[in-house]
Amino acid sequence: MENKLREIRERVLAELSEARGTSKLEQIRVSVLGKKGELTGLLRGMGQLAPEERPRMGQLVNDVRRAIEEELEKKGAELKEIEKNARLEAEAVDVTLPGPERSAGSMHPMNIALNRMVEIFTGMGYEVVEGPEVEYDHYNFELLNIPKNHPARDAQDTFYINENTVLRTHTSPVQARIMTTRKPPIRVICPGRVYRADEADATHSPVFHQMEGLVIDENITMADLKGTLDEFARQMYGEGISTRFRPSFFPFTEPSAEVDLTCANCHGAGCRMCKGTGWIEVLGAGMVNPHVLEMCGIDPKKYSGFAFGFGVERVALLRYNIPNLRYLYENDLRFLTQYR
Ligand code: 2NM
Repeated sequence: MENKLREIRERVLAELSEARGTSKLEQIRVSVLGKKGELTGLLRGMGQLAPEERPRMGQLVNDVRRAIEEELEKKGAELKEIEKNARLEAEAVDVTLPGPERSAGSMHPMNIALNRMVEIFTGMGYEVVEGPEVEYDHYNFELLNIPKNHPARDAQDTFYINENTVLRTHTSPVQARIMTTRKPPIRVICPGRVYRADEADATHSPVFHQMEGLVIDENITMADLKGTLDEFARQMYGEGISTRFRPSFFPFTEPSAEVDLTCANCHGAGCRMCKGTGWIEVLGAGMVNPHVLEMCGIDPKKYSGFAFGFGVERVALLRYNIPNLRYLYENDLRFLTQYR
């Protein structure tokens, strides 16, 4: 039995020193010290020994067990450390690697154009105001001097919600609301979505955007309107760009004008874009009709005002030389991401 013990001790210690992982250690521990292990078996067999042999043999078995246990513990700690380091290395994150690429996004050309317009007018002291898109006939037509049988009211142009409610056909009702609720001086711009029962084509859409402006105070004249729009043209398109007024008609302004801007492509020399005229038609404007002021509760003998209206799509198409409204609405990122 002594020989057997020595043999177990030598063999197991040799096995332990060669073990390459904690699972191998555990396997060795079970095969030697476990319930059915070699040493455990020997200890059980002690009953067959002569009584005087038992204490010495018991001592010997315990020595071997302790030696093996010590070695198991030492080797276990070593292997655990090695395994931990291997795991840390495998899980290491290289924080210097580039992160996942994110696309930056870009502004819609309409928003670029509108933001610039808003910036220019707020810079002149205008306030941005908004109003409902579902609007009463009263504000959309009545207060703007658009009589009951006016062609602009025709069901062909206007989306009716019911007899006295429409999808607003312009942003002017926002200004009518402002005039009925505020006292002059008034200086506002009204950007927003408007609706007309138009067939979609290169220059028409049933939903589009306007930005209208309104100024009311004492002694406001057509010269103020002209100076304001000239300054806008200069800031929006650059030095040397101004406006040309052509007589026109709107029910809500008198006099009224269609307003051209110097062709930014040829600077007035005449080119294909302006059909040789040197001018591009961009907006409508005029002096607020005294009858409109009166209906909105503003005394036309004391106050006068001007108003103007841009089509935001038209400004964006001209600015970026875009040939068709479709490009603004189709959300094709190959097109939209060209603009900053
Ligand atoms: C335009 C052209 C001319 C306009 C008039 C008004 C109001 F409410 F003051 F009467 N708002 N907008 C106006 C005038 C709009 O768009 C082409």
